Amino acid sequence: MSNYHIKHLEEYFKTHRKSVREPELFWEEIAEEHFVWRKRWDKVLSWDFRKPEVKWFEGAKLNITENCIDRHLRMKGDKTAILFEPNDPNAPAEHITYNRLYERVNQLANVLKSKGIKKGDRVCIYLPMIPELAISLLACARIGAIHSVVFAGFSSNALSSRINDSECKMVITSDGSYRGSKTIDLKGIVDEALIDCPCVEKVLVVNRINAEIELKEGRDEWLAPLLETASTECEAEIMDAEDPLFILYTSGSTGQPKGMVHTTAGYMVYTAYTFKNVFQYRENDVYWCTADIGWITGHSYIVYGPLANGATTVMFEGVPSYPDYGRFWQVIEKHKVNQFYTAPTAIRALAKQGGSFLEDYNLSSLKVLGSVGEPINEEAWHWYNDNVGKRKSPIVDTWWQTETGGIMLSPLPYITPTKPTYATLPLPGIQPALLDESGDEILGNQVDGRLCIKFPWPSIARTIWGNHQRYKETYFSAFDNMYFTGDGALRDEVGYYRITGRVDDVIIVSGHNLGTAPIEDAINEHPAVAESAIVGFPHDIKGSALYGYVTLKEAGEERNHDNLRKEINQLISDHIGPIAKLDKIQFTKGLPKTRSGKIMRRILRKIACNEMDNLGDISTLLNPEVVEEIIKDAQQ
Ligand code: 7RM
Repeated sequence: MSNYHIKHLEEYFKTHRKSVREPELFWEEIAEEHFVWRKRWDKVLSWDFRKPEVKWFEGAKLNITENCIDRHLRMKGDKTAILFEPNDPNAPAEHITYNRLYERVNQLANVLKSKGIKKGDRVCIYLPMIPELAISLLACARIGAIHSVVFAGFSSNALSSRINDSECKMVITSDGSYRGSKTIDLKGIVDEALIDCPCVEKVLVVNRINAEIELKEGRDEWLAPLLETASTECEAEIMDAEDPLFILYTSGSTGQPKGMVHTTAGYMVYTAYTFKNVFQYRENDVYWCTADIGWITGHSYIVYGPLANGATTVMFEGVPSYPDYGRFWQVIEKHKVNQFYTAPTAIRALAKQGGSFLEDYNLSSLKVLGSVGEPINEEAWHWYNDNVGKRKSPIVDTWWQTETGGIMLSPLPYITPTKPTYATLPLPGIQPALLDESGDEILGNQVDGRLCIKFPWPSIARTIWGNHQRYKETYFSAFDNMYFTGDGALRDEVGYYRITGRVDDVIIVSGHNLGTAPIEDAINEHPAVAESAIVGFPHDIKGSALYGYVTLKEAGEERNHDNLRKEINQLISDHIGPIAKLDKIQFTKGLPKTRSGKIMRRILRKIACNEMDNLGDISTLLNPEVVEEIIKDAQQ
């Protein structure tokens, strides 16, 4: 008997031990009891990290949409699958039931087929957070086409390079999108991108904003009329367990973005299992993840994981600041959200606004709060815990990556005692290890090193599209027979993990290995500080010294900046030690961020090191304008 839903701590430890001792048996039982298969697997796992090669459930046949939709119809056809909350707070929310989702996915699947899309073809999806986005993923999966979602905030250059890299035959987009009080001309961006994309034959256009757009003859078509006449029945393509389900691009520290390839069966099993346990989802709960489906978090924890569990998953089109900073709380109250999953960057932005926006709303439906994407600093953790969770809802700080497909380290709410800034313990099936620079595993507790994973889990990305060699070099070459995450981590006295940041952010000051996260935490405790980022720069004596970029809660704060510098260094001294004091502190209006909210320390490091002429591509940043400002004010 499998143990799909863990309910207490002893059970977690027991389950984890079993998953290490007998990983094949562990995953086989879960796969067998909780999913529908057209044919059973011949072999649960074969793997070799040195090749590298990983295969789960080889020989099995299935379709992921039968697991996410069809099998729920009998018992919960009328249950809301997708609860769509539009950008405009006065527009009605849309409840898409499992029955209706089935019909809409099949209709779109039939349209795709009628436009020549076949199993294995790549389809680029460039859509805002509207139901058609989720439906497009599922329609591709229904017919075995490989979806490649590109976040609809990316530029035409970023879009065309991703389309070309995987030779997409089709793009699904919209006439435009709403973003707060603005509209964005998505179709114009697609048109520009496609000038350089000879592989694209067809463009299907969703009408979202009633924009007057040009349809290119023979290439572009409105989607709605095609859907109207399409059948609501579309037989699911029977897929092999290891057939690719999707490609999702993630930016590397250098060079072209990497098209991470996820396959069908393992990805399904792992995202479903982790969704159930990490959010302790119960029937009739309303779950909301605020990520965009353009990121892995949206793929795994808005679409596939929740739907595989027959859950109700909220899709939010808007932004946290529109019509004001109370929008998230208003949505939680309106839909009685039980699980709320967001990113530290959003939490910090909301915390900066103070508590007043929260006061008007009833948040008592909340049971679980989640965080993902970056280390959550201590101040943000406490703000989230005190103001949103009212100290009653545990925070799950979930560490994972595009490459891991699903959550790897996380507390289980109401089960694992939480600790601020700690992702705590590995989920069942996950075998983390900390390694030192010479490649030896660091055993015992109260240690830190480079975070690796020793053993495959079902949703590990199988390759980089078109470049298996790069996959090998990036993830399997730093350490022998290990998956290397690129992150540094420490393990505390009880075995809890804390992510200290990307390893390329680890700074060695006078021989001391310093992670960026704990120093930033100390700084952020200062009441005037909103956010901070630490980087290293060369120093004659120390090797490296620390450079801090700090944004203040009140722009133009009427305080003496030199006093502020002293207070910040005093906090660091108190929390970590004088070794971690900053040599330089620059106050800035903002920090450069990726569209998914990660601080781009790489750029800040270049500025600190005076390598401004070589900043790399900053066009995909959320706020490229702050880079110029930072350069102008840099202290040299
Ligand atoms: C899910 C996602 C992956 C990188 C990862 C880390 C950082 C993500 C946390 C975190 C500390 C967390 N995928 N990261 N979650 N760091 N605590 N809970 O974000 O591919 O876009 O990024 O994000 O550095 O390697 S991702």
